[in-house]
Amino acid sequence: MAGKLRAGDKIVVASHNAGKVREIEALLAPLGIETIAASDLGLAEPEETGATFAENAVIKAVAAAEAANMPALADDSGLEVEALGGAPGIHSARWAGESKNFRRAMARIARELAEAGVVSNEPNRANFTCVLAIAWPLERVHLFEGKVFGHLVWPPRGDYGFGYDPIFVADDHEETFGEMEPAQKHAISHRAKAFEQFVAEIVEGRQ
Ligand code: ITT
Repeated sequence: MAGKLRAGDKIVVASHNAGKVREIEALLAPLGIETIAASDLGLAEPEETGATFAENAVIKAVAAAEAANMPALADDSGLEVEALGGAPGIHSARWAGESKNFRRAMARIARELAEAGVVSNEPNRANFTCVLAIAWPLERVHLFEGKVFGHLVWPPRGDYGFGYDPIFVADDHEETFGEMEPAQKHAISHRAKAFEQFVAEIVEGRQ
């Protein structure tokens, strides 16, 4: 049986990415679940040695739950570009380098598409994927996955959000995620879709 969370409980957000932490806290706040970020607890960032989003999410959730002795919610996510065989995928953060320069990471996507000779009048298909993992100390981990499909634009547009948001347009929309108010992105994002399932299964009183 899955562990449960209820209003008033406190969990660690097992992420060192400020953009993600902000989005996860905004999704959890209406449920009355309190959060503390891994960086505020001084937790080390574990090495993400997994080969899939799910494996990396488990590594991060388990490491934080055991270090903090509290339930921990981790998010492993990324952008998958169809014409690049799913890259950058689980390497999405790494493409931005040590300095976390996402202008450079977005430019690398544009360059690799050009080098791959992907010349088409159709926009490049891509999706964002998010796997959430919730872990309790010394208990099993529960996983939830969400995806949002769309296409890429160049040059980047908008200053909202984080990471690759300025080059991604979700299907049936015209604005990039970087041009959307946070609430609009939260209504349709990969993270929100994974979160809906997390709430349905794990948060008491929401089933
Ligand atoms: P933590 O592991 O500490 O959570 P991280 O940034 O290293 O932080 P990931 O390994 O999961 O996290 O990398 C995910 C990358 O994918 C992230 O750095 C963004 O560049 C990108 N990404 C994920 N969700 C995104 C979103 O909603 N909008 C834009 N980019 C996103």
